[in-house]
Amino acid sequence: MSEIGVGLVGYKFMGRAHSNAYRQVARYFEVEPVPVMRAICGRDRDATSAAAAQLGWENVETDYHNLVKREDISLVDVSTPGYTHRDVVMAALEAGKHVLCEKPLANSLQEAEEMLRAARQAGTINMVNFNYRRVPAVRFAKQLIDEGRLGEIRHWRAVYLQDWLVDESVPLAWRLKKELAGSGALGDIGAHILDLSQFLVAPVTSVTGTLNTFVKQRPVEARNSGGSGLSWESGDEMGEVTVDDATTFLARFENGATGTFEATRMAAGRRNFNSFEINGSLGSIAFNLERLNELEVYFREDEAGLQGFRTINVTEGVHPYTGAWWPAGHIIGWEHTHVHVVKDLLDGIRTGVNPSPSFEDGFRNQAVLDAVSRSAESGQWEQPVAVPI
Ligand code: SOE
Repeated sequence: MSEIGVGLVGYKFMGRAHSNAYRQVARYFEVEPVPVMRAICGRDRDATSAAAAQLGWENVETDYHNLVKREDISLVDVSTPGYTHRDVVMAALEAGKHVLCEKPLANSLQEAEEMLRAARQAGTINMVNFNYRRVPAVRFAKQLIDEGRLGEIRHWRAVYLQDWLVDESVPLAWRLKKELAGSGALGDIGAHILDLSQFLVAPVTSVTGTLNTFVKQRPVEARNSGGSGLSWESGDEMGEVTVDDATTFLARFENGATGTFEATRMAAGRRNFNSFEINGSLGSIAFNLERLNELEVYFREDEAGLQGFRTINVTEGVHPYTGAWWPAGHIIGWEHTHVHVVKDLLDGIRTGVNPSPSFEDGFRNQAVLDAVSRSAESGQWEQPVAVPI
């Protein structure tokens, strides 16, 4: 059984989720090559060493330049804040490594183009971790659409609602600074529902949108006590929030469908409410991440009197990915979506066929995010920049 050495850059929330995926994937799926967790990388040696011990990594690196040069690493996973994606990815591609990069691909369209061109040059496998494509219910929705069960797709309607910023005492973390995050809700969670729309419906051809920042000043973060929780200590100094708290935008799709999008981190009571509905000429489907094992379906072909939305429990052996886990009805969780990403990534490395979302999909996503930002400025409909040839 062949193996592949993995190097992970980043050890907080996404680093923990990805570590779990590399640890679990070969225990539940037939994969080749099998991932070997060679090294985890972070600037703080003590914190990274603790993460290595807890998450199951053989070694620690404190400089990603060293990690990407290691002969025993062929796959580099970039799970760090957005402002570091470009530099780490470019170094990994230059070293001839396969790359999995957290979403969104970059903090700007220019960076995304550089990364896409470098990935094409490297000829290795590249993916962006839009993990919600790999919820079994979402993959099943894609199957139904591709089989024509919904007919002509006319409407995409999605919200991604979180509320971790409603508390005005939450300090100025990196996600609230444009130079570190690129954008706020738009690129953080808006990118997810945008990716799902371009996966399930069609490419977006134009958008018109708004960006809003409700809390414009926040305490400067004294230190984040680490981990994935929002446990912060702050001083009295206040700083400027330079990204959006919320975005709403309309979209036109290449196939004539219309789209509405809302992403906010200010929706009190909504912890991670990523929800979409698709309406077609023959029926509809609706999904809610907080009930991720379920898919609501409605088919017009159902006999009169029995028509109505019904809930499918997407845990049958016939459903995507679920057969590898448990018997029908034994549900899975958010963390399994990352295992599915890694499984498909490893399949791509074995076959040489690049899985999606690739860096090209990541660029396409970034181009729409960029168009929404331009529209928020111009007040006009804006078109995304085309994928570079
Ligand atoms: C924070 O908003 C976050 O962790 C996003 O960055 C992830 O992409 C999303 O899956 C959960 O929320």
